[in-house]
Amino acid sequence: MRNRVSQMVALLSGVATASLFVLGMSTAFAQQKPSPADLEKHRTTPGGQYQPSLDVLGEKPVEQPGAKPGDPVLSKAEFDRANQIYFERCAGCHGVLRKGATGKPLTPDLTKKLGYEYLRDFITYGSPGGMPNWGTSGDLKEDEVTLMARYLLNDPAQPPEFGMKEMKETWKVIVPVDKRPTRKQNKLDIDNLFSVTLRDSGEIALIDGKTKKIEHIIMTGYAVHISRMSASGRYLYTIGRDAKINLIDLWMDPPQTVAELKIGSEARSVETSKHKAYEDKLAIAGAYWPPQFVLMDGATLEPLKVVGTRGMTYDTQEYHPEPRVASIVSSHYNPEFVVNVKETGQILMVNYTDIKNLKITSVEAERFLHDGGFDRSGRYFLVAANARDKIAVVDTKEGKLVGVIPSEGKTPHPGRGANFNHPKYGPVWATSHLGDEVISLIGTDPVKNKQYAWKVVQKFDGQGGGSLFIKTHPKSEHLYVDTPLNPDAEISSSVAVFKIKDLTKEKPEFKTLPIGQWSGISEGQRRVVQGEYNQEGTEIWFSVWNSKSQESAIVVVDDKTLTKKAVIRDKRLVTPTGKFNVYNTRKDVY
Ligand code: DHE
Repeated sequence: MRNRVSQMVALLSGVATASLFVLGMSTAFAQQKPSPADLEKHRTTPGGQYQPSLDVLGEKPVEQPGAKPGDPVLSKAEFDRANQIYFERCAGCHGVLRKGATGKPLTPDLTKKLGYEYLRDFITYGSPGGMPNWGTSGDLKEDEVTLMARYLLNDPAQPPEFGMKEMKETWKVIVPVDKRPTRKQNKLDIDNLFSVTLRDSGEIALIDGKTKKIEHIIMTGYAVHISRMSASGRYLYTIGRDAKINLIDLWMDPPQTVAELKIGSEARSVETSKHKAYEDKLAIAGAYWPPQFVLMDGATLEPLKVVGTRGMTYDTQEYHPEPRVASIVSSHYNPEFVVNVKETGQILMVNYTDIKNLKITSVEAERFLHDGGFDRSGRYFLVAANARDKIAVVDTKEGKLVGVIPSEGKTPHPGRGANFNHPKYGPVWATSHLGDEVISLIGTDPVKNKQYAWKVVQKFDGQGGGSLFIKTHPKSEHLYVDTPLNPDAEISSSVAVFKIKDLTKEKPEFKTLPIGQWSGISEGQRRVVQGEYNQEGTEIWFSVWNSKSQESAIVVVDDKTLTKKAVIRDKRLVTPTGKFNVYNTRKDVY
């Protein structure tokens, strides 16, 4: 069985030839019941779970390509269903156009060589190479698996483009600039406000950092991914998975959405200009589909320029038809946005001083760029090339690649990372990993600690894999590592905390904080996700993230004593995930 599976992996990798298929692996699959141990190897891993789901795109009507002679014929209803499943479950890895991303290409020239039965079995059992076991896990029913195998033998669907015309049709200025207040109208302590994503209700909650009171709930795009703040802190920008941006004026009483814009069908990132003389002036958002980013007026969201990211991969210099835009940060050294293009591995330094004559420096980095943040000086940007187990470092002052460093763990996922002064190695930036328990520290001071700069100076183990975010604060003596995607319920509902001064030990010990238990909620998986500090750096907030029909909460931890300080439980807190403290977000404090 094991051999058969690895042959299948090789075949999908395009290494083996079609003749292997004739050996009848799928027939053997059907005849021989795999053992539980074999099936275990095909289970979805935390990495497999954490793949983009293009569920918004899945709901869009897409034209059905005509079937070629010999292709399995799908009715319109079957095509629509298969298309939806494909965008929700498969496109994140195999690409919208099925040309491959972190997963293999699935274009008909390849799938036809593999054949119907082969595809059916592969979808059913998955592979140890990362393909989830959609069938045996019960995520897809048998008829859905067979439908998908037939769908993949047809030509790929082509979802619609979304250019300036479509954007302008969605653009709304709800409160024009001259009708907005000229000074703050409310009593909110804006710099200590938290913008909390309520993922499955399509809202954000504005929570006061001191009283922990939910001040306002604001409707936004579907499943807001992140909030980012304008340089002054007045404006809050959210972006939904549906690529809708809400511009919220925090000076108004109550704060409200003053403009809206959709920049595509699927998106994850938004940012604002922070360079001197450009504070609050411009915004930028990046899309997964279509592959593009958009520069906008910061106060109205008027789309000013759409830039496609289709182009060549940095290494093999081959054309990629759908490179998604992952994280975007705003340079503090130059009037530039740093735009990370996932599939081509190019980091684009987009100079926004002259939008008509746009200057973009393309920095060759590494493929599969995802999330990242600045070092403590704000000069260097470190970003995970997650499927390559590497961290790329860019000098935003010089606009140059510093290096690409193996992270020494499996699938780095830093969020924005964590910066602190290591007792032995000086300033370091930390990442945890999705695929294993490793926490890696990279030296970030090329002047006073040159010998440690831009390499992993230390790695140690946390409580397990499935980590998404790592966090500390300049005033803190602790480093917190979450593990929301760990398959063990106890691990996914707690966080590990290290004392920074103890990191001199070869195997630093951590304390486990049972955040899920502290929340007082007993139902659900209680995934504990994304620590975020208050403005003062005295407490760290964690989301206890349950499904939509279950209760969720936010637990506030006292950073000095590592004890529970408060629990925010409220029926309006539906699926809280990311939390963004206004001050820390606008100043890039992490
Ligand atoms: Fe995220 C950041 C993409 C799943 C919560 N996420 C990001 C960024 C990207 C991204 C590109 C960086 C934005 C930036 O800095 O400009 N995330 C994706 C995906 O493609 C993926 C894997 C699957 C998907 O379909 O979206 C994914 N992300 C998740 C989740 O499942 C999380 C936990 C809950 C959710 O909302 O879906 C989640 N992502 C977050 C959060 C951040 C984030 C909280 C910001 C962290 C920060 O500290 O800045």
